[in-house]
Amino acid sequence: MTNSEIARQIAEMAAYYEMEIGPETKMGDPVRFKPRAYERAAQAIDSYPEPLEEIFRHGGEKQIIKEIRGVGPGIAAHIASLIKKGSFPELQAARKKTPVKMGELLQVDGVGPKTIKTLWTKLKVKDLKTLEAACLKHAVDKVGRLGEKTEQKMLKSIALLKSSTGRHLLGDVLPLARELEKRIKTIPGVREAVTAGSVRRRQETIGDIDILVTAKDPAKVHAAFIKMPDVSEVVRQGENEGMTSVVLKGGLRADVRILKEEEYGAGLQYFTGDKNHNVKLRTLAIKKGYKLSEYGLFKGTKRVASRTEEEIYAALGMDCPPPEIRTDEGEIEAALERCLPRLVGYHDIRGDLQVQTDWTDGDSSIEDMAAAAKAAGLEYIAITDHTVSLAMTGGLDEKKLEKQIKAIAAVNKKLSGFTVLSGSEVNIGKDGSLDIDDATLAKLDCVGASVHSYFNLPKDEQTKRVIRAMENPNVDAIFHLTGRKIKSRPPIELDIKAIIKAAKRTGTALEVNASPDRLDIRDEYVRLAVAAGVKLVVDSDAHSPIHFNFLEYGLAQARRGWAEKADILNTRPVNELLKWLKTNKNDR
Ligand code: DGT
Ligand code: CA
Ligand code: CA
Ligand code: ZN
Repeated sequence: MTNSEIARQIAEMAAYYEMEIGPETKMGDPVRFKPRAYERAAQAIDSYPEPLEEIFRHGGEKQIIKEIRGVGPGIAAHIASLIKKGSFPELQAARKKTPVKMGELLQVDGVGPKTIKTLWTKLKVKDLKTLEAACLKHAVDKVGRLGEKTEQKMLKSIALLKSSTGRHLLGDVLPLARELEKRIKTIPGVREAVTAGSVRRRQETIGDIDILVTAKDPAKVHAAFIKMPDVSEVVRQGENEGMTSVVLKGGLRADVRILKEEEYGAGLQYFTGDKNHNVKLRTLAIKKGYKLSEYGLFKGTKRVASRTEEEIYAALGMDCPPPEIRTDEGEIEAALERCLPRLVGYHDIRGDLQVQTDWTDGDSSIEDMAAAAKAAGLEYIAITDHTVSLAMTGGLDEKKLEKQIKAIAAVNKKLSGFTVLSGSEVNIGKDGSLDIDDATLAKLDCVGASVHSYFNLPKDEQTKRVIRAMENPNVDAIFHLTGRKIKSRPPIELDIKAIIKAAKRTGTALEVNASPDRLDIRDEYVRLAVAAGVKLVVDSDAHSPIHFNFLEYGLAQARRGWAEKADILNTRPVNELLKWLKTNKNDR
């Protein structure tokens, strides 16, 4: 059993425990702490680099407890049972009592374990299909405290989920693709193993994984690949320079193609795509008297270039565009004129300006988040807990914010070579007002403002609302501008051009939120912002120490929007960033 499968079942158990909590549950009852503990363990398992099966084989439950953060004897016993028998008794009992497709239902925006329980007991809703049917019959509207608004929200989310079935979040796929590359490289005779396609372009969602391999003995690769632990079904097994195609556990398809060494660059170029880029490039090749295919660039029958991508682009008289921007949206023209943007690098980021702690809905202390950020190679973070109107997160009011500023100062005294900035994710009300007074906001190093409610306002009202927040002299950035969740929640309606103009006018930055299901603002908007000279910040929106690795996805999104280092504020050293933050917004 793979780590992600173990993590999936532990997370499912977390949801079942959460169902059990009710108003009658006593404060000290362990079931109150279990959902969070199981979720944390699931995340740690999912992101653990070595297979738990191996660890278990060598050192048993003891070793698992020792190595995996957040796993104690209870969860370790479940893991042992999962590895040995494919399941564990508590989960089987819970599934028997409430037989729903938990993973499927939890994807729906606004649906949590408690709602799932209500929907099951009252309406026998067990999966997406039965939920949709119940919403369409207006049955959901009548149960519990759900109401018609919730019903509409669910229907919207289900429609979005249905239209994106078969596509997976980059954040779920990239670690898996890297894992597969690593395993393939251990097959004897393998030289290169690299993921092409939409993964290499770092698209926000992925249809399938395309791995390219060069090897001395292709047959060995085809045979070994279908035996990898993540494989659930073999679609076809290739021979020689052919393709092996499998379905992985979790439903994602992965293709492995063996390339000839001398055709590696041509294959990499072709299978990286995207299709529009390829079509344009082929047309350009023909205009210049060549023919371009996945086997090389040819003049007549003579192969002119094929070993590397750079060679091929060079032979066509152009620079090699980074994979992230190969979308035929001007990159070919820029490459020909040798004026491609110098995209922000994956190591250019120095700080993170949206971090939650256990003061609200994060799971760790200020100190622990700082330590984790430092370990992830960062030099500073801003603590940006939610504010008072987000009551379910225990949002901070003015008094608590003042207290937190002091707590941050105390943490900073203990740190060297790392800075914690005080900040806030202040909530934007329906009319664009903020729920923290200006005097308190002025005391913070860094203020982000975001929309967490009234997602359905008409476009011009919504636009005015966000612009009003930008006009506040203390708001440094708008966090996750459109509030969309990829695959599950549509974006709020905004006049993006007006927003970008207002951002420029008011000296407010826009956030590229790196959470794999947000990636908001999307590439197209990043590009508009960059062109308008609006500053960006790339934030992880971390709620847990392991979330700092999300930054990579935000940087990918920024790159896909043609952003350069200078466009992104948190590539600056902390002193320079503070200088910008302290500058009067009109003078930025
Ligand atoms: P995906 O898998 O839907 O997330 O997106 P891709 O881009 O990975 O698409 P995929 O897996 O169908 O194909 C991989 C690459 O192969 C694609 O980016 C470009 C190339 N390719 C596929 N089909 C065509 C085609 O009909 N024409 C051209 N020129 N290239 C193609
Ligand atoms: Ca693909
Ligand atoms: Ca493919
Ligand atoms: Zn937020």
